[in-house]
Amino acid sequence: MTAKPILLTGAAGALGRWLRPQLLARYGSLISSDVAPITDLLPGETFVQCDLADGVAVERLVAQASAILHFGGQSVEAPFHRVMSANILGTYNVFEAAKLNGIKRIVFASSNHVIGFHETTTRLDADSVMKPDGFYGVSKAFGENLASLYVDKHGLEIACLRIGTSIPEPKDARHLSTWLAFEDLLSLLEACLAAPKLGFEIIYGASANDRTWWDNSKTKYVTWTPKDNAERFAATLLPNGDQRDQSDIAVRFQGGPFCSQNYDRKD
Ligand code: 15L
Repeated sequence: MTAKPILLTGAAGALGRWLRPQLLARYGSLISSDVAPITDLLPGETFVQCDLADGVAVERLVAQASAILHFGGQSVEAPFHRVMSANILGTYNVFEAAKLNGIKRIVFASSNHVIGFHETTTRLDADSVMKPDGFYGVSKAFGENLASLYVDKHGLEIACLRIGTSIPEPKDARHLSTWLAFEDLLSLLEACLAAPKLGFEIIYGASANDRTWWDNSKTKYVTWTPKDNAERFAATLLPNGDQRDQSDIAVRFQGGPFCSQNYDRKD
């Protein structure tokens, strides 16, 4: 019997599009899923269109997989009900379907917005308290807590990746701290899938940036060494040094513009 393929949710998203050929090259087969259609299927790839809020459809989808890379859902701030169905209900459906189908290993694409309201002067690790910076961040905090529950109570193995900014190149000063190069994202996924044993793990998904705010030294199961460093873009992005107003909400806090969005505190 051939092994079941890995499932990638959110396969039509920006990261999913980049990851699909890379995962296929490494693992030979892949189930790509998204609520949006994918038409440019590659050899070894199967596409299943699925709304993560539909529990029955998610169970059918997950039954075909050996492990899950859960990247699907709402990827930026949005009104609560949108975030709730895509990320809170959606992530519950994925984890619950994994439990029902005996799938143990999940890599959950969480986000730095779980800890967005920490100041940029603070260095964080896996034990730092959550400080979400919006409904989106709250939904990722929910996903991490749900992961903790499914590990402790049902024996699943879940790595929660607090992804920083995973784009081709950093575009602004904040990204010099938060950037995760695509190749480093890929090596992180490979490390999570290859770890001989995995429990509940929180890993900050950022490259080896000189200006990082995040410390992965408390990682227990996954061995991962990112290679890239956003600093090679610093001179181009900040030719006159960092002249930003450090009291600006989007500069003061790690979540950047997610923190300033709808911010109406007066003190
Ligand atoms: C995220 O979680 C988002 O998905 C992404 O679009 C970026 O905004 C990123 O965070 C970031 O913080 O830069």
